[in-house]
Amino acid sequence: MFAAGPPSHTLRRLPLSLLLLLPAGGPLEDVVIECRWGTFVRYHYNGTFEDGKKFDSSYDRNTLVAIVVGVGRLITGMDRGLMGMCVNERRRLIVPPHLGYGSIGVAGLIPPDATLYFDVVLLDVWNKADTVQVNILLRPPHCPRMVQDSDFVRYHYNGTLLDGTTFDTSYSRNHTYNTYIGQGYIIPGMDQGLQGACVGERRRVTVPPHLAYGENGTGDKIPGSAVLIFDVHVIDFHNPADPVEIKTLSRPAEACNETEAAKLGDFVRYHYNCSLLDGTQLFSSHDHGAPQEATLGANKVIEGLDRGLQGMCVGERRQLIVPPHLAHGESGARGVPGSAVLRFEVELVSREDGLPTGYLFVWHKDPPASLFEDMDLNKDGEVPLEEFSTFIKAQVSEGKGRLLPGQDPEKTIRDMFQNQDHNQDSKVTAEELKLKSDEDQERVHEEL
Ligand SMILES: [Ca+2]
Ligand SMILES: [Ca+2]
Repeated sequence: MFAAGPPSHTLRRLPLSLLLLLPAGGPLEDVVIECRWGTFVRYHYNGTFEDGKKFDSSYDRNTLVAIVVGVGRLITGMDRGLMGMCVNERRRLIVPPHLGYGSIGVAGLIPPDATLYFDVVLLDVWNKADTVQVNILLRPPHCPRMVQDSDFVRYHYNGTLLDGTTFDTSYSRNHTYNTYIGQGYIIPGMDQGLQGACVGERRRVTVPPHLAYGENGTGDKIPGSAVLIFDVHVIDFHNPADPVEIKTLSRPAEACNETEAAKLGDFVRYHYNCSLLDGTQLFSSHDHGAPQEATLGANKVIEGLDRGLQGMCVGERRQLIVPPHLAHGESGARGVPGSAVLRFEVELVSREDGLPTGYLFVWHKDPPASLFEDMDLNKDGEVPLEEFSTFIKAQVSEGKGRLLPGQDPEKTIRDMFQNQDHNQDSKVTAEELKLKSDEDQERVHEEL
């Protein structure tokens, strides 16, 4: 019979006592990586003897120990004592001689059979097999689309090391970081870590050094072999191939037909609110108390708005998402950040057919045959501004023709009159009077 007792393969109790102290800054909540065999760590330590006398310290050298644990590159006591540690954790390791430098010691430094005391603080942990770790901290409920390769993203970020030290932040520059994704413009870890993010999303991206700045680090803020944590807030993103995204919010009860819908060349009045995707209000026609006016296609408004207004019925409301290449571009405008995506809410208030480019007035049918005689009301062979104006207004009120919309009619008529009064004597004669269509034809002939 065998005597009852613990089986022989029971782990031997480690002759190594660990005294856990509270972490200095508190561990980072979402990044709990602990030191395992084969893990790369960076740590500081103070080494003392039982009597408190210091024999070695990484602080004195002002250099963190950066090393792979558990592969025999450290004394066994240190290899084992670091196991299971988290970043910012502090431990006191008491290492007996047989797990330290044994009965021989180190000449001039460690006497034989010395028990060693190490006060260790762990500042970095990562594994060669580590990939980018993404923790979504806040995802907006509405996410119609997610970041993918070749999108252009504007985001804010706080960059910290695992021990909580900030190495960079976009907030201090008061300017978003703007970049294409998946094109190698940023470290591989962020190229991967921003994939799949929504507008307005907050996420934490933890990047191991081989997907960041590697063994050498960069600048004076990012040491070699450092894990980087980016707390990211995606402000907006778009793709250079994006069109205007149009969503009808409401339509009038009676839908308009094709000829009644806004089209290129039309003169329209509309109300609008313009904001950034994060909700920041930029402009509103309601600030001026009057609708905005524009001729569609006349380069008077941003291209995205021009496109988004086309096809609208009077009374219709739309939401337009306008990418920067159809808005204010990379440089932005007053109050509009560069490369910003804009959200418009527009309501079409009125629509009129516009006039062909360069025309101030058109007849709906053929002009009167005896045009000059009709204008010369008192039949003295001359048409001053008063007669001219009376005549044009009569044409408009009788529905025979119409003036250029969106401009004071008096000014338009004055302009028309001046165009006809070639010798500038404030009278138009029969010889001077010319229809623009005739003028255009003459010009064509001249050019031919
Ligand atoms: Ca006259
Ligand atoms: Ca004249």
